[in-house]
Amino acid sequence: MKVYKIKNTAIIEHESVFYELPIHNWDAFINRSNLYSAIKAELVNAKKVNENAILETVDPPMANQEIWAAGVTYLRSKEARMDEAKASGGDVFYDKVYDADRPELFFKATAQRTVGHNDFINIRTDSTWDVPEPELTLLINSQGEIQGYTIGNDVSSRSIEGENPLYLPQAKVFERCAALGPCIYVTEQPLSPETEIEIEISRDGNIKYKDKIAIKMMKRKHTELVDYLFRACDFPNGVFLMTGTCLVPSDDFTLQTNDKITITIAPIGTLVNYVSTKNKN
Ligand code: DO4
Ligand code: MG
Repeated sequence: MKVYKIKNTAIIEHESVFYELPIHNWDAFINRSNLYSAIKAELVNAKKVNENAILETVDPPMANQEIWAAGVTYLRSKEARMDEAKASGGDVFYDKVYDADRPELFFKATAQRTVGHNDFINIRTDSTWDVPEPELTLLINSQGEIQGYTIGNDVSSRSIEGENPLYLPQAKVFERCAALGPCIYVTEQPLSPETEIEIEISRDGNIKYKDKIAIKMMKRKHTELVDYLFRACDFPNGVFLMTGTCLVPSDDFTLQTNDKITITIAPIGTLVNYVSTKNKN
């Protein structure tokens, strides 16, 4: 089932029928064990609505959850970071972390810095090389159980990250640095390893980059990332975890204002965002 957030309402798409559930506390609503069964039980008394209830602009499906991200989980990501960090001597760290037991996990965003479907993401005005990072994103409840999936865009500055690996937080965290949505795909079973992540970046109606990858290409298991994330942190409202990118445009590509980024993960849906250089909300 798909769970969309529109202000204080959840729109649930289940077996091609749409339902509306008023939600007073989004944190409590999504932070449950057996989320699929819990929501399914609530649909019995829910009002059925037209598909049009899903507006063009839905909210990111989060409230007080943090977004964390895993890095260098695909070979392509390792190679791209090693290239961009060669001049600074930082390339060796990406090589090491790809093979290390401990994965790279970093804090990405709160809701304040996150936008939803059809909204503007931001690129930094002090960066010269910027990319979207399309990432399968896990919804994990406070018990450390994966309850659903969404699409994340880990918008990143490659010029700042490449200058020095210690600049990672500045390359990753800024206003509107993350996009999440359009919904949470809540499942009883884990996603198939054959699931594909697709991206298309277009400028003035012309496609500048298009590619896709299956999540089975990821080096690490989702449960392994979750285990490390929960080793020393509590997440009382649950947490979102971006699982890393494998889709990196060639080195001559950088995002420009008004570029359209379309990320599709078939069972979840499509997340569309546009680029701005607004530094503030
Ligand atoms: O190590 C830098 C960030 C890696 C990352 O965001 C990714 O691989 O997706
Ligand atoms: Mg990333």
